[in-house]
Amino acid sequence: MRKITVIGVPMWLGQTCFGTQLGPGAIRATGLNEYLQSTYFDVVDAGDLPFITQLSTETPVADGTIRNFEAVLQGTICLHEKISAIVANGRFPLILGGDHSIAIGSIAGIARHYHNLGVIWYDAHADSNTPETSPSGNIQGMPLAASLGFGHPRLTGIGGYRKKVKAENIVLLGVRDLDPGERLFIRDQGIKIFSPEDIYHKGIGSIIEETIAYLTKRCDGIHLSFDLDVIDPCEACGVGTPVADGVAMKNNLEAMSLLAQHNIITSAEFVELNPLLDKDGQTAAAASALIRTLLKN
Ligand code: HAR
Ligand code: MN
Ligand code: MN
Ligand code: MN
Repeated sequence: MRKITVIGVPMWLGQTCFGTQLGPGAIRATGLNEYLQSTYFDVVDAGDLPFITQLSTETPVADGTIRNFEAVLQGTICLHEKISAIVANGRFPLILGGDHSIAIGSIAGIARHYHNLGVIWYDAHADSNTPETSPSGNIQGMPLAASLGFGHPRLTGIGGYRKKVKAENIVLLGVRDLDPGERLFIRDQGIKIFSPEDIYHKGIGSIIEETIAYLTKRCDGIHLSFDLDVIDPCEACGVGTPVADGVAMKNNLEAMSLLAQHNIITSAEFVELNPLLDKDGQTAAAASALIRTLLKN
């Protein structure tokens, strides 16, 4: 039986769209904890990390390139410590975001406990910008590069070491919006990537099987970083940066179900829900359904 610790990370300063800090509450409001508690023996909700959410996004940009640098940095450092302690206690961290900048902290905290951490990055975006290539200055678009050791040294150096994950231990799924610098980065690093079109042509089942076979060859743990904007916006409009032609919920649920069957996911985060942009809670409900399916025993 899994021991799960739920932790909310109400961060929104990795981007500019107000409301992402309300994501953890909206996911909890679907009855997630009650469901998990009725299904699993041991579920603890550690509550939300305390963040200052009232800062304006007009905050000066550090080095001329990184928006809300100090606030996001402090948040990721705090999350990294929390998550490291959860994993050290033998518990499965279920992280509710918050924008995707938080992945810098979660991966830094998790990676200390594995020799070869694998990461499934399930997202419309590759989040592989550095301050030099970022078109926006938003840290939301940088967490994967930072986890590989590329970016501002204070972000890549969280936890006192740089490379949290190796390029050959990463699989990108559902990505369909890449900046020019990200394209080069992914190619140079040799990162495995599947677009929604690949999923459409090969089928989600075969893509997930290939992903599992590829990662389990080397990895001693696999973190799932699920950005809700991977979902087709018709089925999940409550995200700050929707991208058309996404992955259908039917396929996303099948993916979660296969990952559950293979029992290979050792930590997970669900990020980028913005309840203020949602319609009738459809995106919160989608997040909740995905989590329930992933954690089914
Ligand atoms: N690639 C763009 C940037 O770096 C947009 C990132 C969009 N944000 C996300 N990330 N939701 O997955 O700013
Ligand atoms: Mn993302
Ligand atoms: Mn995204
Ligand atoms: Mn199989």
